[in-house]
Amino acid sequence: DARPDSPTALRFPQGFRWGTATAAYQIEGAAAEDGRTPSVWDTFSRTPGKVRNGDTGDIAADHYHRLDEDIALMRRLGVTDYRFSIAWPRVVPTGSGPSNAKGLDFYRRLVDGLLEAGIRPVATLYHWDLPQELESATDGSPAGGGWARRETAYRFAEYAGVMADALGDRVATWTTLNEPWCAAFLGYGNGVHAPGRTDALASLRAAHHLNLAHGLAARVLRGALPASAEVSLTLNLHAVRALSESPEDRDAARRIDAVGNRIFLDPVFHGRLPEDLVRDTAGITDWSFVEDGDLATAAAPIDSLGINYYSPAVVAAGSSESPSPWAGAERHVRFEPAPGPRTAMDWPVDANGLYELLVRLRDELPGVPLVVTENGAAYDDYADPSGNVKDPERVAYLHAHLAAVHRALADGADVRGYFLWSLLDNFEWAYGYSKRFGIVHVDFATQRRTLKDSARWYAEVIARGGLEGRGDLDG
Ligand code: PNW
Repeated sequence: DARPDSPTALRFPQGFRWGTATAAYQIEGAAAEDGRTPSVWDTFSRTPGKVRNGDTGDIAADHYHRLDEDIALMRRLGVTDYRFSIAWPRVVPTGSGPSNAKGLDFYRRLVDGLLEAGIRPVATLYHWDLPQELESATDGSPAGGGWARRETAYRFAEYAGVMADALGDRVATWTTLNEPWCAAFLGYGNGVHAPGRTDALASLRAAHHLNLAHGLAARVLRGALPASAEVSLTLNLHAVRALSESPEDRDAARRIDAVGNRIFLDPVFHGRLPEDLVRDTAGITDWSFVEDGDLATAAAPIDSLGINYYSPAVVAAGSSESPSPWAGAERHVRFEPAPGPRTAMDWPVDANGLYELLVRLRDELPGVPLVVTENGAAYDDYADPSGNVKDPERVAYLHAHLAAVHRALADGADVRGYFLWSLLDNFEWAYGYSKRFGIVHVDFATQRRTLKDSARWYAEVIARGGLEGRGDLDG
């Protein structure tokens, strides 16, 4: 066995941030408590046929009532940071206007508990639970409400101001949006996520209004927070590879890169829309909903970029099913099943995709610190006769992906931290409770928490400041 000081050990830099991540709707429950109003996810999950087994986030992991226990778990793990999200309808119940003191108080208690435990709070303002009122407000426009509507971006910036005022004295790290790609294209494109719309134009409008919302909120945060505060954005960038070097397959990869990655990267970091995306989507929109100054607003300077990574995608020329999240690219692109092992989500396990993304960002965004804000895997775990929850595949997945982060660091990528998805088994969106991403098992009947082997493994990695070399898995 390699010892920490052996040449095969993979050590991470001093000050590297070791975290776990969750999201409000996936763990909190208490959906109708203390003044919280419904979000689009409450509406969606209560609509028959939308979520597996009819599951909802009404109770979830009951974190709203168990935050002390959950903070104590994290203290045991030794994490330096905890990434959580704030439920907008808990703190600004109608989406705009007066804030809800009881909702704000919950997040104050969470943050104070974390600080007391020596854990840095990392707050995300939007992890998909849009107040239903903002989705329902359409102004009668055929484009519809929610993120398809420009007004929502301004409401988001106001909400950011409310949170900065409430928590700005104790939260130093802020993320505006989690995975705007999912919010726009799964929410409004293929309808697999809330609000369940299937309208390519609405999905492109949503993507733009999310970029605008991010930029508006980043400015509000900057104005309200101490100068030392860190303002960030988290994207689920697609590690996309062409099946072959043929011009047709490479063009398929270019299209997915445009509508999956550069649709956010270009506005946020360069204040422009990708020209090829505008060309590709000419049959859907002329982008006249992008107003003067919007792209400059989206490009408000930020301090770091969060990356969520699970799996790569392999594409070739062809076509795929509709409705799709790809805003027309599905008529030109076929998704190839990647070889190799799969997780319980049926997502391929390929740590090299994470390495590829990190070195791409090293090259394309020099000077922008990177944080892996989500990485992890769903597997069915099982208890051995003494009640230990065994999840060896998850340990192998995590080891391989941390080794990929280490390799990217060694090759000059400025990676500041790693947040494991997820602390707890939780409501996995359209899959309900059927998929378990936690390193802590949750028995949803009793809400009992049990550390899985992966949790013990992660605690050791953190304590050691890195991995013991495992030649088979070090990528
Ligand atoms: C991310 N896709 O979601 C989210 O940020 C988490 O809330 C979620 O639990 C986690 O990854 C695991 O799914 C995604 O279909 C959901 O491409 C779907 C996709 C990507 C990310």
